[in-house]
Amino acid sequence: MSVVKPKDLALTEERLAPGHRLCPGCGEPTTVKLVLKASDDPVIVCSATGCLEVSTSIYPYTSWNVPWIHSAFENAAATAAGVEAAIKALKRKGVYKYDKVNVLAVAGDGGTFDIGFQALSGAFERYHRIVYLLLDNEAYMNTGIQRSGGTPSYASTTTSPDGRVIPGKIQTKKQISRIMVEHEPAYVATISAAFWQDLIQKAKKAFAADGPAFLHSITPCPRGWRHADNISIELCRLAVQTCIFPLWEAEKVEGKMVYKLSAPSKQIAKNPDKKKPVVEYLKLQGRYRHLFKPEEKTDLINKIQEWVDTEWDIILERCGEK
Ligand SMILES: Cc1ncc(C[n+]2csc(CCOP(=O)(O)OP(=O)(O)O)c2C)c(N)n1
Ligand code: SF4
Repeated sequence: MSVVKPKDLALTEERLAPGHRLCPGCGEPTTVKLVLKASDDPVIVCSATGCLEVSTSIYPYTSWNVPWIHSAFENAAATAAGVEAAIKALKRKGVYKYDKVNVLAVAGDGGTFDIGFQALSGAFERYHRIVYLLLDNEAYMNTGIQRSGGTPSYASTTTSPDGRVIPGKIQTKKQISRIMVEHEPAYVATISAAFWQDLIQKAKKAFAADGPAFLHSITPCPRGWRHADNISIELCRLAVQTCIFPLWEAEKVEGKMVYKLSAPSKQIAKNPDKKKPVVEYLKLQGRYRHLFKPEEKTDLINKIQEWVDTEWDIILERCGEK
């Protein structure tokens, strides 16, 4: 696929308009804007309840320059599947004027890892041609920072608060993207707004796929992660550089899912010295403050590093880099 230049992006239509009510520094609008720019065809967006949905659709205003449908929290994928099926039926009857329309479901980690998972799994098993974009800010942010299946270990949330009883969430993060690969869809990829060229190429592939596609975005939330709102993109970059969020894709080739490491992570695989310690990522976020104050909890930080190393090894193995 041809390389996209910043100028090309600047010239394309903004499908999510400025003036929405998402917080300053929120990672959600940046990711959504970039993904929508990857489609030259019309897009219909199905948005699950969450920060993006409530902040862009406050009556009587809308931030969406595309057809947009609100879904319940638990069923963005089912809504998207219904839209895709309706388009097919209208085409069959010869009353649909577009050749190709893309259907994009968007949901947070709460709406994906947990409550919307059955709708997502069902839509992928039925092989609807939809693109599902997961905005993973690693907690239920819209309702006040509750832990989700996507919250990583030792992050402090309102339902996994650090204190005398626990040091933040005690379970590990569910590996949702690898679970989605096991559905054997057309395409799965992880994306980070700091590596926007990679993001755009993957979103293009997702829209071109002949079946369900899943895009998993690491999406900083200054409010829930408790970081300065001007370092969101820096955190998107560090997540990749520390390998806590490696960039990879998996495509169905002759009926088999083939994993491939993406360039920013491949560079680290080839030069392991470039892998930054995860502590560099953790120390910028207040949700991990208890790991550093009043004294540094080296044992817990080491456990996070061990988890990162194990998961990175799994990805390297799947991508044939080991
Ligand atoms: C069935 C149901 N349960 C609970 C809620 C309340 N609710 C609305 S948004 C939300 C959290 C959304 O979290 P997430 O999906 O992670 O998205 P974020 O706001 O973090 O972007 C919850 C619990 C709801 N709308 N519907
Ligand atoms: S609470 Fe977090 S996810 Fe929600 S709008 Fe604010 S920064 Fe974005």
